[in-house]
Amino acid sequence: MRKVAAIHDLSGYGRASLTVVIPVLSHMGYQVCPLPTAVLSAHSEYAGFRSLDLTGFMSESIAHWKTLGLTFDAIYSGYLASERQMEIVEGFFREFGNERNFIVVDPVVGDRGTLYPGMTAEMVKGMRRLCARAGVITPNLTEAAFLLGRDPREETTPEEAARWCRELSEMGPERVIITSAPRVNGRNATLAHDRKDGRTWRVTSEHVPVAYPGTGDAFASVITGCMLNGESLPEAIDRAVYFIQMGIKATFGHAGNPLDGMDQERVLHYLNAPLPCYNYELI
Ligand code: PXL
Repeated sequence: MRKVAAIHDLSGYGRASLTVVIPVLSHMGYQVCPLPTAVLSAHSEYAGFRSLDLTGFMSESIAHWKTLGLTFDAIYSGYLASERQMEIVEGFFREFGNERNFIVVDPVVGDRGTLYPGMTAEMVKGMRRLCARAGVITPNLTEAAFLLGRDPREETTPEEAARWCRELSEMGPERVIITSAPRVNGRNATLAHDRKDGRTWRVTSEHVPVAYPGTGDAFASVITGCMLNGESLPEAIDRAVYFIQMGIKATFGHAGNPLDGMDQERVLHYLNAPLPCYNYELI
């Protein structure tokens, strides 16, 4: 059984982080080994959320994993609650990263032009250092702007966003995927660049006028699973976009609270279904 070390928080309500990462990767046939960064009553977009920081316990868990001699086929990090946690995760990458596995960093710091509550400029710097050590990073457009030191509220063109992918790859990661990229002909766009072969890809999907938290976690989890499965970068993006699109449509028809996230439970089976078609384009 191939194993993924999943370094994310556990949010009790609102589908995000580990409550998304575990079902997606389990459904794709991988063993998920969580290294929880924090326990929250609900994800941080719900007003009044409570949070228990697990920084000390992370170091304890890592020390125990070392004594067990564990190895991982992929290491995948997301929401981190402090700068100190970023240092710990950097150490984890050094200790557990090797020639045979790969590192995915989802640099969770913000969305829609702003940082999430509790995120700081210092934490953005810490995230930059983690991205430099990753093989694949999956920022949304806001996170890409923060990582590059640009103004996340400024209008960005599709061409600029494609350039950002290339610039971010020069910071270290071989593959950069930017989600929520500027729309093209009214369609949502996901962009990706592979520094090794120099190619840049785009996958577009129907725009649905709603935003569900946690879709970035679902997206990066599918990408991690597809990479473990040896799929190409554009095929992995096609699969992740397809899964999110099915989840959004399965949810949008109901009149629920968007903060609760997408009804992934209705669509997990699509993860193992054949892709109906390829949509990726070389740009
Ligand atoms: O989906 C990213 C995420 C992860 N973890 C926590 C969050 C969020 C986004 O809001 O609040 C705690």
